[in-house]
Amino acid sequence: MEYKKVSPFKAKFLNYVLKSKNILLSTHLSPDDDAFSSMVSLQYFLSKKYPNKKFIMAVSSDLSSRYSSFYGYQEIIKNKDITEYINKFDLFIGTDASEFHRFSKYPEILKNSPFPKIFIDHHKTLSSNTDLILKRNTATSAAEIIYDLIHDSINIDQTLAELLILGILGDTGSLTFVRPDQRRIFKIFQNLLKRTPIDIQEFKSRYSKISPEVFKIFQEFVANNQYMHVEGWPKFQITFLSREYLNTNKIDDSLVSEAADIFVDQYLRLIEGYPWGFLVKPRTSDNSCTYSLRSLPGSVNVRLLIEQLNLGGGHDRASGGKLINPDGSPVTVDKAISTITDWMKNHPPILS
Ligand SMILES: [Mn+2]
Repeated sequence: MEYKKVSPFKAKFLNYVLKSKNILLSTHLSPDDDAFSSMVSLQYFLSKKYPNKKFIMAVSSDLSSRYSSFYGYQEIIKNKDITEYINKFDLFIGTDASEFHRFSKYPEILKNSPFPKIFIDHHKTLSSNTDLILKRNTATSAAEIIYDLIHDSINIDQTLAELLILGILGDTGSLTFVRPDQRRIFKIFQNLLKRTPIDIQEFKSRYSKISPEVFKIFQEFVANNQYMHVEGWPKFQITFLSREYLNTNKIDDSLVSEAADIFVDQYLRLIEGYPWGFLVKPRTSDNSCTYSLRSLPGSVNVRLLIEQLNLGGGHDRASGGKLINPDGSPVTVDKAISTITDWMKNHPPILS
């Protein structure tokens, strides 16, 4: 059952929680600020409301230590696929995604586990069929949906307010990417600020400092930046890290992700005349190449583009995807780039 409104969902949701004892909360692989925020703030709420139940938090991938100053970080089980111990639970709640493969490398095992599974999400991507879903595409963040779900059932203290602010700032680029139909987020943000005396810049510096190592990788992304044009499409900007660079410098995927996020958030829509673009990063862990795409309104709809290519999903202005070779061999960066550009050459531009 899929809901867009909080109240009919909430009744069903709490009923599922009431009937369960050991509840697993999770979020998508390689959690970002909103993923961490939505999972942990929901756990904080539920464990206050139902102190006699167990609410375990886990992610199937690594989790950046940037979040270590926030409530809940130490308790989160990480670097282990949730399907390895899934049989200990009688309810699954996943936030900031609504497809089984976003929570586990073994989506079929999760899907077929013998207990209810609930998703809370704000992505437009088609959801997997499951017991209960709350999905609102107009929400800026999963954190916003969690706020709507809990704010009249709990006194929002400083801990909870800061968790929710983390997610909202993360998915809105510090309140920059807010569409006209999402303006209510400013009111919510104001309510949260009343609960915690933070200076936003200072707050962000608690978790968005980067290491010199990450900055070096970021410099490589800047050095590799290129401008491109495919007939009929708006001009675009791309950048990448080569597989050779990764191998020679023996760099961990999580450090690459941190550096990539900075480039993508700060520079992918900044260059005059290039309203959209993407970044390619080769991964060592599974030999894939992943994409992060960004665009300005009126240029390419990067969600539809990556969906049409069958490589991923996300939002109209911010999407992501992954290319894997069927035989498991390493995907080259050249192949990852040409997979998109070759497709563009044969299709009319997808604008919105
Ligand atoms: Mn999100």
